[in-house]
Amino acid sequence: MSIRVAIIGAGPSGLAQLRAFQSAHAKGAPMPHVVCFEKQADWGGMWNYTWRTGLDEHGEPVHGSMYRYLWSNGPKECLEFADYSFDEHFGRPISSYPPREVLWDYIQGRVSKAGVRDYIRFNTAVKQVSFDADTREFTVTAHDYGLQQSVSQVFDYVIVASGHFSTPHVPEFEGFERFSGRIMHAHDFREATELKGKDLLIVGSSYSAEDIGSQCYKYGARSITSTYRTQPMGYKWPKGWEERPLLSRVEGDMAYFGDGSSKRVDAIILCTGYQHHFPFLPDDLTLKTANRLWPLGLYQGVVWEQNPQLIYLGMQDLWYSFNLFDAQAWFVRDYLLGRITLPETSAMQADSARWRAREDSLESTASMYEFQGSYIKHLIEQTDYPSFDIDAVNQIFLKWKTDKKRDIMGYRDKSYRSVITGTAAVPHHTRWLQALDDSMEEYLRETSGQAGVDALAQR
Ligand code: FAD
Ligand code: NA7
Repeated sequence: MSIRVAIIGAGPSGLAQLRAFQSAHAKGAPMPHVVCFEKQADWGGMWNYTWRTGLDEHGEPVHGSMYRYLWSNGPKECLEFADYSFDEHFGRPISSYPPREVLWDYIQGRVSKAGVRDYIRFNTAVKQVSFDADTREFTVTAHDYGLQQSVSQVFDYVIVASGHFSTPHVPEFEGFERFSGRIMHAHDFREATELKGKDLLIVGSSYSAEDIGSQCYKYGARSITSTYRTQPMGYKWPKGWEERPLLSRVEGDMAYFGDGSSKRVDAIILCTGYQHHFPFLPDDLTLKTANRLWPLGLYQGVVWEQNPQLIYLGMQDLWYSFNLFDAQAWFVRDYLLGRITLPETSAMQADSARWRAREDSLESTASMYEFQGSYIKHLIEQTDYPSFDIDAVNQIFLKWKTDKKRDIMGYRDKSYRSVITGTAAVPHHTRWLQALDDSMEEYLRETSGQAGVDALAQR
């Protein structure tokens, strides 16, 4: 009997797993009995935009944290699939920082070609996973909102690919309950134009703070004040954007900061990160970690050491993304197909401890993406995932960081060369700061005139 595998989530990680199984199957390996449970109506995970916030149409927590007008915040050359290039998908060079919809299209292109959609059970939210130590089987219980009923199925392996940028971490500051404006977490931010002409306070100093602040600046916020706990982002911000030490309290519409200064603000966005949250798992199977490069408990970053029939994908803090999920998915596939043997638990733990010690010793930003690159390299060496020049990708990350330091509002106008095809990206027709329409139609139309529209119509 073929092994029974449940995948929870059809985002980039879950889709990488489906593609990994299909690619081995195409070369003659047995296809396991796979069911991919996806609570949304479509695939693509975070990249499948929703206008909704709070609860979705079924009363489930809205998964999406992406907002309108979101463009890739890293070069596409750093996340390109090694088995499905941007050239193959778009048929011509595009720019290095595409908008969300364009990347969603790219993600879909590979899995449409692989023909794996039928393995996905959409509109079906996993509610509970239990493990029977005697039979060594999992029971996955889910609610199918299409059928409007609860369903239970038994599996040999469960792969958790439900993402970790969806359940917000929401700290409270003194005076919030009496603040006269809007307070929201980045998870609920959607439409930058609602802040046009407004004075905005952003709490946090990482990717969301930087990108949501930049968006709001681009779409006409009057001023942006970002407040940091540990260290300022330190970019050369445009006029109207300043960084202040941590917010200490709010009174009415006044915000007070650690250095004694104050500022009147209309709205507050908490860009304070996310929690790894797995409400469907029992405690002893639940990964508990901060957002970091090497969460403990996962052999090779994926196999739950205490019960190797449970797998987690994509749980690391991300520098690399789509290609990282691929490297993990191919490794997991080969383990599940019996091509890779795991060592004893103690040896798995010792291996993880070594990776963790390496992570703890990292000091520079460059050493962090190099660390993640070396992890990917290590995984790829164990499978037939097409190898690619990870050192060259690290160099692109380095350029990206330098470009941001030089011009935080202009770094998305830069172009890089694909390490997969060697193709040089073309600069986008409009500078990012002026490109207010982020639709794929606009993006492709003007990149190559009528040919772009025709290509779009044919897909
Ligand atoms: P997700 O994309 O989160 O997908 C998880 C899937 O699991 C979802 O489809 C969800 O509906 C499903 N799911 C969850 N719980 C259940 C359940 N109980 N039952 C059934 N299904 C369930 N990465 C980049 O590379 N470049 C970027 O520019 C970039 N920008 C980002 C901007 C924002 C605002 C955020 C939040 C993230 C960004 N990321 C970016 C990171 C992004 O999370 C990854 O690119 C990628 O989406 C992670 O894939 P995943 O499949 O692991 O998780
Ligand atoms: P991150 O990268 O986890 O960053 C969280 C930020 O929130 C970070 O600057 C934290 O400051 C800050 N934080 C957390 N708690 C607090 C409190 N209590 N007070 C002040 N500041 C706080 O999350 P992001 O949302 O930026 O990025 C996650 C993903 O979404 C990423 O892939 C992006 O591409 C989009 P710290 O530095 O710890 O002091």
